[in-house]
Amino acid sequence: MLIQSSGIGKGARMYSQGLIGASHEETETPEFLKAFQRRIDAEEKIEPNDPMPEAYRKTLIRQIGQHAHSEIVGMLPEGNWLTRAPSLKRKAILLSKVQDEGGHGLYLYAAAETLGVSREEMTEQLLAGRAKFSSIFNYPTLSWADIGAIGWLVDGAAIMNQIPLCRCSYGPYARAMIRICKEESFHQRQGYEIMLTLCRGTAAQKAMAQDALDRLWWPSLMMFGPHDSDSAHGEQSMKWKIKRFTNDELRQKFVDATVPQAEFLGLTVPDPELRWNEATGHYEFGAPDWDEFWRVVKGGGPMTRDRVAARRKAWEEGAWVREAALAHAAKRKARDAAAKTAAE
Ligand code: FAQ
Repeated sequence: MLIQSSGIGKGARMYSQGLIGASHEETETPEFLKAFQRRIDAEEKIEPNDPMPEAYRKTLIRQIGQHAHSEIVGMLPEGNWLTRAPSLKRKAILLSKVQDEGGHGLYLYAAAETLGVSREEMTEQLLAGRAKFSSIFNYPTLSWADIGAIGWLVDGAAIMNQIPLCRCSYGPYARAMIRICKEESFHQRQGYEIMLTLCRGTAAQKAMAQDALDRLWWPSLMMFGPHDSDSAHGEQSMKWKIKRFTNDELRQKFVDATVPQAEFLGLTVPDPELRWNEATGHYEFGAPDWDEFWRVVKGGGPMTRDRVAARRKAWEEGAWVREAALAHAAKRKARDAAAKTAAE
């Protein structure tokens, strides 16, 4: 515990979970911040009760909370096809994938809660439009091929972004990501297999696969976030080793991995500027439409209203379950206390 043993533990301990709200301007001395950075640089994991700068805690709550919302909202576009999957086998696979995403959301909410925020607060932020969810889930799923393209591209982009998060400096987030990445990897393969089946099928099926790629390619590239020069949090998050690669670095890795997969399918990536650069060993590619990205991120996506309305409905209709669980817990606590008193 470098911070405690460095002699600055007194003020630094003010940042443990029980004391959130203490004036960090007063207690975050340059020594405290330096000692924290030394722990990060030494690749130590930061755990929930460890002293941490308030900005580190806030950055994590923002990112993990938005990640959790994305997993839960991300169930909606695929859920849209559960009743219309083309076979029983496809339906069973999709059902299980959508349930996995729900599980990811729950691990992530739990990881964020270790930072002193409640799931209620995070959900309220989402419903009030103060917390974001991934831009990709603001687009509709218009055909069965979109389910293949989501697995292939969206889960593919998610894995590219999330494998480095398994090495995130915050322990609970890093550990949650390990299982999530294993499951996303299966999701990616099932999506690619849907695409392969469509591309080896009839001309109409192949056209459907191409149409899904045409619509979802650019939104998939946008998942990695804005260009590095517009990434407000990027530099600090890299310094804190929350992020291990910049948005643009991950986008490049995704393009390099995905273009050969599109070629194998016999599909055309909808980017006239796409070309292999022998000298760099990377693909060159065009810029996403950043105006569209910011419009979507600010709540103006084609499905934003529907997605938030669906979450609001689920939250309101689930209120009785939360109330019943709390009432049950209170009764149990009272019963246990009464039993303890009687035994004394
Ligand atoms: N969408 O300064 P940066 C999945 C916002 S999970 C919406 O670069 P940062 C699984 C950003 O929040 C997909 N907003 O931000 C699945 C910030 O605004 P703020 C989700 C975006 O945090 C598959 C502002 O722009 N994955 O797909 C987006 O350093 C299939 C400035 O940006 C994660 O959340 C965006 N794409 O980097 C489920 C991974 N990009 O908060 C179902 C964890 C940026 O100040 C089916 N998150 N913004 O108001 C991250 O790695 C990072 O948060 C980034 C953004 C890389 C997304």
